[in-house]
Amino acid sequence: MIPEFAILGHPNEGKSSVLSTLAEDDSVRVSPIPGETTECRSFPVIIDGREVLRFTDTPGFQNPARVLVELKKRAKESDNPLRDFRTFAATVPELHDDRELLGPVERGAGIIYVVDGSRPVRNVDRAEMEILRLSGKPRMAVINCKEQGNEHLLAWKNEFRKNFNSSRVFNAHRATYAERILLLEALKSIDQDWQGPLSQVVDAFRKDWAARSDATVEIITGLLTDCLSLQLSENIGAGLAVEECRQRLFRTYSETLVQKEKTAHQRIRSLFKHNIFQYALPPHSVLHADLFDERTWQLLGLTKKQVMIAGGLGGAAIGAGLEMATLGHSLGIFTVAGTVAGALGALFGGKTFSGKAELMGIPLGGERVQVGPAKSIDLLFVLLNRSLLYYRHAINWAHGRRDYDKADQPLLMATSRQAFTDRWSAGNIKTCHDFFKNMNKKNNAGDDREKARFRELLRTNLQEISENE
Ligand SMILES: Nc1nc2c(ncn2[C@@H]2O[C@H](COP(=O)(O)OP(=O)(O)OP(=O)(O)O)[C@@H](O)[C@H]2O)c(=O)[nH]1
Ligand SMILES: [Mg+2]
Repeated sequence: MIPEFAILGHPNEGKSSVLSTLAEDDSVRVSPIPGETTECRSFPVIIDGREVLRFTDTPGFQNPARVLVELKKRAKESDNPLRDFRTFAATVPELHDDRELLGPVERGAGIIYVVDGSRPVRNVDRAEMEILRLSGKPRMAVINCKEQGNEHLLAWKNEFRKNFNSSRVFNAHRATYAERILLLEALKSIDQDWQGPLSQVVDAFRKDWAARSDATVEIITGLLTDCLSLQLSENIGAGLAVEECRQRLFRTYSETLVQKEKTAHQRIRSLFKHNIFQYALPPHSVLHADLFDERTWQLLGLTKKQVMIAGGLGGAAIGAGLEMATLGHSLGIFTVAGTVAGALGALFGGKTFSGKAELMGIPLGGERVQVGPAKSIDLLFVLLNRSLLYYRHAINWAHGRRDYDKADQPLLMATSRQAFTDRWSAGNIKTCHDFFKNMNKKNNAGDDREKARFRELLRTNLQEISENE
């Protein structure tokens, strides 16, 4: 049997938002106007193609005082007052919502009662809580504070003690994956019969998170491999200037990188079930800047110290990085107008071959220009940091949250560095360096080893990011 929990409460307290975050489903309808939810609707939690849990959204109580009176009346003479009340309410139009919301409870769903803990307890709340207690069903209260401040929390907790098996604070806008798991763990304690099935659910959640992390490692490693080894070339037709061809190639090359990065980020987004198109980034995120925006490279590339470390490791790949740090960052090579092929060449290579162009082995004469594979390790760091930032946004964006709170602007100004790799040890820089250097070596048996080490480094960092929020 699949455990089902109905989310109940007063209108506009954040029931649908809590459900949306719990079920990781951003299709749940949320609105600032009370009375948004008018019918019950179930949202399955699917892991590995199997439904493991179901949450049911319900309308808010409309007439709790009257429902309580009717319920109490029936409790005296019936062994199933809930059913009798619902039969009666079917004939009373103004009790539509109250009848509707008790449907899942009647069929045996567990109760998650949501309140906005930033406001005081009122009598209608007490009536609602008593109705739920009379239902006799396993129940937990969830405090979702819409505003800051906890002066009413104690009063709420006192009420909950009388009427619920357990209570927890869970914020629809800020809850993390770990907090979702904690809430499920707590649900185990409200009814013994659910301990077994819910333990399996919690287990499945944990495995699912690990699988998503592994998939993210693959997406990012794949993106870096693709972008850093990307190589484009073009024959220079008669009458065309070499420089013109090279510029065009640089443009195609950078557009290809942008596209590849976008695809990878979309994949991360779907992995974490964010379907709402263009979900908002924090206003100061450097991700607002394009991949080829100068700020991106200033804030996410190697630090000067790391350039020194990387330089010490030797290899042609590093020369360009140094050049970037000294020349590129100060010259503003990434502004569209100021694109200097020479400087871009330091990053991506831009060779010209004479007389080497050929078609199916037949020399064509003339010249051929080639851009890529990337020469500078800075590209690795920029793409990596941008992916890690994107990952952090994706995992910390609660599904019930539909825009950012004004009071809660989270990240640093885009003028300060936002690179995760800034704190990395020399050993980590070396792992990146070896991965980068081996990427373009053909038939290199060491390639898998370098890649495996890089994957491991990435895995550890994703874990740190998910634990530190
Ligand atoms: N700031 C903040 N706003 C929240 C939070 N939870 C919900 N809200 C907002 O409160 C409003 C109501 O949220 P819903 O989730 O639609 O509430 P509901 O209880 O389902 O409402 P009905 O379906 O109308 O009964 C929306 O504007 C939400 O964005 C929260 O944790 N913090
Ligand atoms: Mg709702």
